[in-house]
Amino acid sequence: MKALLLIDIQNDFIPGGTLPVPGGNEIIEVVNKLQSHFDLIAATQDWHPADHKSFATNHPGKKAFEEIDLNGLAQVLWPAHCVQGSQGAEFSSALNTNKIEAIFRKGTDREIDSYSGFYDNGHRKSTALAQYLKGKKVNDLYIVGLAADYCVYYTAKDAIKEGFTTYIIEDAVRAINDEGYKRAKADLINKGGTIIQSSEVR
Ligand code: VGL
Ligand code: ZN
Repeated sequence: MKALLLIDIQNDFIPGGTLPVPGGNEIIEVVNKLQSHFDLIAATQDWHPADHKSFATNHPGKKAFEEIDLNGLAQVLWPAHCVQGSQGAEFSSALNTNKIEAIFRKGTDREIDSYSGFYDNGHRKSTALAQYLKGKKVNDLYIVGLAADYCVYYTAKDAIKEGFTTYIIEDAVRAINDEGYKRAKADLINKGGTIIQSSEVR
């Protein structure tokens, strides 16, 4: 069984949002078209409380994109984004959500960030996504969404570790930083992941 996993296709990550990923809007048409090739589609949603400690605004004197130590982990400070219940946290209205069977929310604990759809950044708590996919007999996992160098990358890394045959669909992801994405891609290939184009999905 193969599944398509949509990572954080939310308004705040799309141009016009508070943490826009360049070209983020361009993936949506590709993702909508891809969905017909899959029997199972799941999604993640970045879902922070307003006082989340990954937000620069919650650290007086600090600026967005500075790095701090947060409870023992390196943490990039982000502009406030994907606040629970806000318009910015909603899926893009251009995204077809009808076939999404389950949504896994992450980043709800103010003390720790959560890039991967599987675990928080300290690998302390799971979202139960792995158990869900395994329960559905998924072995091949195709990952799309935003941002390629953060949540897509960390999700793919955990997917490989969890034993899924893992594909990143390159024309259905966009990165915050292209250099970071290059490094992420090399690391994923090195770990056994596969980078493909949407035209290769049958
Ligand atoms: C993300 C930064 C902060 C992402 C989420 O979805 O890639 N990036 N929160
Ligand atoms: Zn976030």
